[in-house]
Amino acid sequence: MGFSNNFVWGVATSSYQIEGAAYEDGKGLSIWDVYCTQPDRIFEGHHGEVACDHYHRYKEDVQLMKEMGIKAYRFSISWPRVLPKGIGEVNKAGLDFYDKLVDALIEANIEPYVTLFHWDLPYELHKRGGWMNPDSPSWFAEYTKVVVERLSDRVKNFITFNEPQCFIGFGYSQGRHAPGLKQSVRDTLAMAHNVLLAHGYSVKTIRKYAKGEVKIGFAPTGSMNYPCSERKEDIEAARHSIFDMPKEIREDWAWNVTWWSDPIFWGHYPQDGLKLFKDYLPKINEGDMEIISQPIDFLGQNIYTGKEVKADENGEAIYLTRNEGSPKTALSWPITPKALYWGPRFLYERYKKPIYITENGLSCHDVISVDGQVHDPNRIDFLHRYLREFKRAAEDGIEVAGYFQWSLLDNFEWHSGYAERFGIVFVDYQNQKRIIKDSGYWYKSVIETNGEIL
Ligand code: GCO
Repeated sequence: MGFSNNFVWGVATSSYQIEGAAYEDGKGLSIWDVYCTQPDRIFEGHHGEVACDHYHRYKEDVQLMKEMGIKAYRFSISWPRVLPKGIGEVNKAGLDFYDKLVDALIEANIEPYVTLFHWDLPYELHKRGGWMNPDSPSWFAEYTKVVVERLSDRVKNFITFNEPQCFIGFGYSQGRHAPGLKQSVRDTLAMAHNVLLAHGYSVKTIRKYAKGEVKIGFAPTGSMNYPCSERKEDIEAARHSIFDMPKEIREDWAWNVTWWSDPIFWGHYPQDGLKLFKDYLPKINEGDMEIISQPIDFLGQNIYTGKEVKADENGEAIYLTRNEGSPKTALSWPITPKALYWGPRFLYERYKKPIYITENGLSCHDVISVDGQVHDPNRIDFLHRYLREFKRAAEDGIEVAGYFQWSLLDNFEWHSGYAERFGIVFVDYQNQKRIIKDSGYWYKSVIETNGEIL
């Protein structure tokens, strides 16, 4: 026994990272379009103006997926492509693009999974205060309605937000992502509350306007720490290290699981967080938590790495130091396959919702070899080790619904620009030529056997 027969094998991307066509067909600017024009923000001044030119090459990209036997495609919609000012006038050409993409996917027998927000906030809304503005939840609901009315006759799976940890933390606390601000904890907590409300209103909107039965989830991230042994104490220490809020307020406060997921699944913020932030909390109106905790159908979790934990004599987590030369990706992220067993297990035990891994993968130093192919044994090895752990979770009764490899294509890796290659398809940015990497063919055989070969 391993993965269920209806297990979803997919790949993921996001709009700003692949689409390009930043100024075409009436698209409005996003905060990323603007941020990338600022000096010293992005590696070597890279930007997403062309990216993988997916806007023009989507048919070819769907064919590549078909060739690799991919069953589902998680992509995001560029809000300013659909609503150039964020609200109000709809850009027909922008909406048509997603309509055609969805048709092409269905034609190729690939299930679309639509992410509504993967960080490219309309710049016009940013100028009006972005997530600080108390109207932001209703802006997001308006945008949701436009998308759902157009696509939900064919799209059956929607994801509201991708990684609020990152776009709030990196974007507004640490200033490493668009819009590059360093705001106070008071401000970022207020934004977080609006984002959660936006999620809730979006869920209500999807349910109201969907043209058929749909499933809804959201896709947070976090460090999925795992125990160094099966000892109960180590397991509990690892669990706490994932779900406890930090003991002190830091600039990277947004990087946690429970401030985001507890309100959504349980309808309240975590007690330890409320205590920690008591002097900085935004006004929480009556009814807010009910809106935020609209029932959803699944938890998507982006999992890349975790820390190994041992319990000390008081049961507190000690993070084990890794050996010199321990395995890591090109981005220097530690390779920790057990994160894909313990992460889903801990999350399932806490929130009791089917789990999709909405992202998992790595950046490697891929090159085109003399034979014209792209050999990426490190990626195959990484995916193999992680997927084996994920399969073990399935075998232990964790309800795992699907897996989306990040990413279909090499693409614009935020502040690292095009320096990092996360794709199972290589992109030559000089001529936009695509080459399926060895890992793409390997993934195909995983899918064909529903994970038997792992
Ligand atoms: C992420 C983002 C992706 C990244 C990927 C690799 O959700 O952080 O969803 O856009 O490209 O995670 O860093």
